[in-house]
Amino acid sequence: MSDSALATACAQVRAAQSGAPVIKAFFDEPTFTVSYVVHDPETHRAAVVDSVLDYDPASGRTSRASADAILAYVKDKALGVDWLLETHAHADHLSAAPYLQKELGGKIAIGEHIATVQQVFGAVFNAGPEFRRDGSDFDALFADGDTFKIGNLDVTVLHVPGHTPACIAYVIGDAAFVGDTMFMPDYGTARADFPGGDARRLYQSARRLLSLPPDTRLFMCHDYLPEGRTNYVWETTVEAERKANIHIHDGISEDEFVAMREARDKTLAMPRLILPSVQVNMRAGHMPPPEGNGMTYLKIPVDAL
Ligand SMILES: N[C@@H](CCC(=O)N[C@@H](CS)C(=O)NCC(=O)O)C(=O)O
Ligand SMILES: [Fe+2]
Repeated sequence: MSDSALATACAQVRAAQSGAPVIKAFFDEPTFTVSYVVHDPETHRAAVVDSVLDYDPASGRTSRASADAILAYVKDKALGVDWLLETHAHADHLSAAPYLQKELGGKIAIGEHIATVQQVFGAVFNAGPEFRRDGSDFDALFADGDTFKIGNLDVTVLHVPGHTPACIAYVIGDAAFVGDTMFMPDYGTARADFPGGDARRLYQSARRLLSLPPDTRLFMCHDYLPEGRTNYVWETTVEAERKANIHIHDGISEDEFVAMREARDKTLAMPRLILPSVQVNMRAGHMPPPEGNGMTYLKIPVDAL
C-alpha cells in the first residue's frame, strides 16, 4: 500500500538534516509531560508543542508557572510564535494554549478527528448546546499528510490514532513529535484504553512512525521514569526505538502487541487529572462558560469512566 504522507515526511526528514530545528524541552514533573518550543534558527519563527497549565485538583486552582517558563524562553530568544500545536486532547494535564495565545499570538491546532473526541466527551460531561463538537473551537485542524511551514522549516502531519482517535504527530524538519504513541525505549508505548482508543491502531501508528528514516529524532510527550532509571529523558531516534522499545521493537507482531497492551491497560488507574483535563482540552484549552454567578465550574461525572 502506498503511503504518500509518510513518503513526504521521509523526504522532508532527509532534506532537513542540514538545517535542523532548534528544540527546547520543558518537563512538568507533576504530570510527567514534556512541552517543547521548536524554532527555525534562520527566521526565528516558532511553535509551542503540548503546553501545560498547572492545576491543583484539591483546590480547583490553576496556575501558570509551567507556561510562564515557556513564555520567558520565547521572549529571551525573541521568537515569533506562529503555532500552538497539540498532539491530542490530553487526558492527564490541562493545555495552556489559550493563555500562551493571549500572550504570544499564534494559532491553536489539533488533529481533525478531535470532533470524534468532542462527541464522546461532550456526552460524558453533558455539555450544553454552546459546546460545538465540530472542532471549530480550534484555529486549525490538521488531516493526515497536511504540510505547513514554521519559518523555513517544513512540517508534515501524520495521523497516528490508537491512544485516542484524533492523535497526530508533527514531523518538523528532521524531528518528530510523536505525542502519546510510543515512549522512550525502556518504557514502551501509550495506553489505548481511553474512549475511542484502540491497541491495534496504536500498533499500526507506532510502526508507521518507525518507518521514518532511522536517524529521525523522536521527541516524547511523557517520561514516566521506569524502574532502574533515575533521570527523565524524552529524546531518542527511530533506530533506537526499533532496536530496543520494550513493547514495539522490530519483530513484535501486531497480535503480540495487542495482547500485551490490552492486558497492561487493565492494570492502569485513570490519570489523576483526566476529568478536569478532558473537559478543558476538548474546548481547545478553554474553561466551560461561567455560570449565572460568574464562577466557572468543572464537572465530575459519577461512575462514568
Ligand atoms: N500516573 C499518571 C498516568 C497518566 C497516564 O495514564 N498517561 C497515559 C498518557 S496520557 C499513558 O499512556 N500512560 C502509560 C502508562 O502509564 O503506562 C497520571 O495519573 O497522570
Ligand atoms: Fe495522552
